[in-house]
Amino acid sequence: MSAPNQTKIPSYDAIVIGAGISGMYFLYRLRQMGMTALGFEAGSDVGGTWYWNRYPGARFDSESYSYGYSFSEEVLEEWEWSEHFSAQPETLRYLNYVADKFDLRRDIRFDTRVSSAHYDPTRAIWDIETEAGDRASARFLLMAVGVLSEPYIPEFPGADTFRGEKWHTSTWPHHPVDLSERRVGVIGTGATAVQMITEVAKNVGDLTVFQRTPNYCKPLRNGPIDSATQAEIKASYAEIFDKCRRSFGGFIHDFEHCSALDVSEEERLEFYERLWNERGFGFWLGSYIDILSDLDANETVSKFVREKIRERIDDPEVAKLLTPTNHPFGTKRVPLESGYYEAYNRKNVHLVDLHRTPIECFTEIGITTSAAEYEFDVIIYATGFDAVTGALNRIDIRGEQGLALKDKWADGPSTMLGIQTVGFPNMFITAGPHNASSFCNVPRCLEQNVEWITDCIAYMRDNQYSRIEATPEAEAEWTDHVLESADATLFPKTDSWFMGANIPGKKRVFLNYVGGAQNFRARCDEVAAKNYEGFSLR
Ligand code: NA7
Repeated sequence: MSAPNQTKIPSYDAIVIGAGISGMYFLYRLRQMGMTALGFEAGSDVGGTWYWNRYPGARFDSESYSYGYSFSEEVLEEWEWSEHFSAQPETLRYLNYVADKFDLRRDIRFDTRVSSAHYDPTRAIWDIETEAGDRASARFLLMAVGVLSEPYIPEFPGADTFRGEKWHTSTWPHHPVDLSERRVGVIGTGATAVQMITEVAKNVGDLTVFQRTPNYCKPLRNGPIDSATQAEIKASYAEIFDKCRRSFGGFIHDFEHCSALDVSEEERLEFYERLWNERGFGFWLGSYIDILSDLDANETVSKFVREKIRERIDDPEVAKLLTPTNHPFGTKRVPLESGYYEAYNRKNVHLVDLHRTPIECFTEIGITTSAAEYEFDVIIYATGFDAVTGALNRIDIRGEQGLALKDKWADGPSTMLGIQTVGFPNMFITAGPHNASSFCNVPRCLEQNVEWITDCIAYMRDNQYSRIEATPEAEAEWTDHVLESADATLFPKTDSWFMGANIPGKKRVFLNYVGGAQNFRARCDEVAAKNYEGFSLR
């Protein structure tokens, strides 16, 4: 960054990067506090994840009524979710409605990507610069860039030579796409691909899915919300949010206090069958307490799901390919589906096993594997994201003494509560590493993050502090706790974006926090109650 021209650079109390769920709420809270704030957003409008991910079938897997903001009684009263698990267009409409209601857009610069954020220790101020060369500065830098917002596209030889169209699921075209007479190739079978393939298969010329690892998918069991249920939901928001606050993952589901191995097989199967038939994530996050920490307990549920999968696929060879055997159930994000397996029973849907026949290259006309050449009109990358740290690392963030965040975290992140990191005073992160929000019913944890951070800023203002930074001791302690919590589970055994293992060259280390969202909240509250213990305030 070249020498800033102080006279022309607009200055704010806070700069918020990202206008998704947490960025919007930051702007609302800061305005309520009488502080000046400016938001920067790479997209052309609000919504974050829900602005970008427009692929067919995109929807959240949280119960709709547990997903929206809880801070406004009026919003809760006025908004009506039409389905138990709302699809992307409705969620984006919801976020637009919130932005309109609180007139948030006037404080956001859209179509603007922040390229650098440098801390100036002499002024105790963050200076940011956009890709277009615009600058702004602020006392506080609030990173609301999202957990899954940096798309990952693997480098296949010859990718640029392909003459058809190709895109990543998160940059699905904004105009309607007609695939009904087109030959489509999809790479990837994660949660995104599972939703997308199910929808695309219904109206496609021919679809070929390139799979590396099959997933344990569970039926979503979506449905419309009728008016009686709508009324019930509105009358019980306080209880719903309270339940989410007390649960492990911020959902209405929570684990049983009993081991899968302490009950008879008959009782266990009955329990699994019941959870299987319920809506949502209960089967994953409302099951026996040890299914994600004990391999034997886990095998009881992994086996159950494998059998459920096999039952639904006509061709035994295809069924075998779609049945996971190389990792325990639930150690990757469980995709919820609405007819995924049946998609492979269609004559025009084909599955290619990349373990047996890897992709060698793209050609002008399609994809060549070690066994065959496939011709496509469209290739869709459902290859995921450089999760948790990718969107932060994309920005040249430099703290005191020019320390680059990317360098500091090259061997894995270290943080205090996932909210701050030593060397980067007055920078707060939501949905970053070691934060409960990156393994959560995301908005529930994001609201908690934003409230904690803005309360901290208010505390600083009231007590005339201008600088806050985590202490090295507190950071070391929290980072150890995060990694120990992960080591007590089966998650580190599986390669996934939770481990950074989906990105070639990325340090393989646990990125999320699985000590429980309820415990994370309690720790944050305790730190605040002790006047921000673990942080140094000046
Ligand atoms: P995921 O869950 O990271 O899935 C990405 C998929 O792409 C997965 O099947 C990968 O296979 C596959 N992949 C990645 N790289 C390659 C290469 N080089 N060749 C072939 N296949 C590849 O991302 P999603 O977008 O589905 O989901 C991300 C989150 O969004 C999800 O957890 C929800 O929270 C919402 P692999 O499994 O690595 O073998």
